[in-house]
Amino acid sequence: LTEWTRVGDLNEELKDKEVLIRGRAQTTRAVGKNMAFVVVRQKGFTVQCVVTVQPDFVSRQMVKFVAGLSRESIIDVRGLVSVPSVPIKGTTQQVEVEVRKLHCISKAMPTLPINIEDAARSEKEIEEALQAGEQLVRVNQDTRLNYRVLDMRTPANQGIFHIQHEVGSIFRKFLESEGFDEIHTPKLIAGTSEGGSAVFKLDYKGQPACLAQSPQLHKQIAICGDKERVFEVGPVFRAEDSYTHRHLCEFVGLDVEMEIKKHYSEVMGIVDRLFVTMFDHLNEKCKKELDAVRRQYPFEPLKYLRKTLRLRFEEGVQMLKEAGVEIDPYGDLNTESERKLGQLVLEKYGTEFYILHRYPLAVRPFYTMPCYDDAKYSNSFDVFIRGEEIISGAQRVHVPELLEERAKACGIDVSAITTYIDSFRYGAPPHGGFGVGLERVVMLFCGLNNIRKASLFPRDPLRLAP
Ligand code: ATP
Ligand code: AMO
Repeated sequence: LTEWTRVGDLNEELKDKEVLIRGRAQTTRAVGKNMAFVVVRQKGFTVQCVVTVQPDFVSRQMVKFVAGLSRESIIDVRGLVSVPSVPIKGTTQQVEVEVRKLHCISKAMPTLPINIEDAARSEKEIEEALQAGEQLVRVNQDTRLNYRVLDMRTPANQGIFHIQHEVGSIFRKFLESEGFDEIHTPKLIAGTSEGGSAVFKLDYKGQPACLAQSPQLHKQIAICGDKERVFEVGPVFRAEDSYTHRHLCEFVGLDVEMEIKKHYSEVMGIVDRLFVTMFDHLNEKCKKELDAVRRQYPFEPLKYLRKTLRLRFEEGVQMLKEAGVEIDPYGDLNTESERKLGQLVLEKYGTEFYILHRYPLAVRPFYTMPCYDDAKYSNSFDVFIRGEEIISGAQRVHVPELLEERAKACGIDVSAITTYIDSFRYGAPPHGGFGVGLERVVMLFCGLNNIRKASLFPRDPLRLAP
């Protein structure tokens, strides 16, 4: 028997068949000297394996060896599938494996810094266990991240990072089907791409340089180079000063840039269709993963419309005012008013996913196109999930004189971005685009309370390892 069966595929149809599985020894338990149980876990799925002394197959030594296996060791098990008469508690699979052979492939240390079963419990389960007098250690976020290699093994985390993969994959496939080409832009650049202070500075062979705060400048240059429609998936660096639940110092940017024929609503149209496609796909194809996440971190499915709501910034301000929130009509929304507006939009329109557009020009980056009819506003938008921002986007200034004027007005060092501004002097098509924070999408779709839960190896002002 050389064919491997996956633990998640073990079911009653395999009754009395011999199978070969590989997984981790999640827990072991001896019953007297002739019997032991080992729960084997593979990718979040678990099955109970029974080891009993049998003349031709299993010796007493073997039972002793199994009972003494350290948790998380990797083992190969060969055995017969059986269906117990009573339902099995505590494993995902409803069959058992009667062990004939068992090999330890890799031994884990006898004591681990994190107990996976404890790390996999929900807040409710922890409360109940503590009330029942059970001894358990609450695994805090920092410990989880210090030992991410263990923390990653919980079913919820297996789910989260598969969902993260799917978001990136759908982003790529959808855009390819709409005629976008993937590009790769440099992360070492001469000047800031977004302005502001949140930039990592470094020495580039004697020249001052920065880690790119976005692919903004180069994706626009690619459009001036006749790429027409491009996207990029890559790291984005922001030297954030403060420690918040939704800011990282390095995150994955999903960026889009495209020619516009008439209006920036063409860009919002891509956002609309891309995300409705994405949410539908996640709900359909990631049911098991979403259930695993929900078991540990309960959340309600995202409410979204077939056609994404587009709300003007002015309308948003009006809704906030009517709800008694003091608001500057030409200022930015702070985190609190974004949340509040999210609530109001949900009550009025029944959606937790929407686009807010025509932001005041003063609060947008220098490359944003002012509105043709009123230069106090801009052809720009943000997109929200559950009251928090996941996307910024806009039509860009493609007129070099205006671009230079806007950069200066925003206090940008124009000398560091001359090649960018010059790109618009050789004929530049009207264009626009947007940037999505991958970790934010996963965090907010799954209703997680912290962006670190949606980043495999988060980088924040206090963390540079693992
Ligand atoms: P982006 O920078 O792309 O716009 P963002 O979510 O960081 O994404 P900002 O426009 O920077 O959004 O900020 C929106 C609001 O979030 C700010 O008005 C501010 O209230 C709050 N905020 C932003 N950055 C921080 C931070 N580092 N610490 C605390 N609050 C912040
Ligand atoms: P912006 O700065 O809004 O826009 O960034 C785009 C999106 O990236 C995410 N994001 C972050 N995620 C985690 N940690 C952070 N510190 C962080 N900062 C931003 C958010 C945000 O919506 N060049 C423009 C995009 C464009 O117009 O094309 C830009 O970078 O989800």
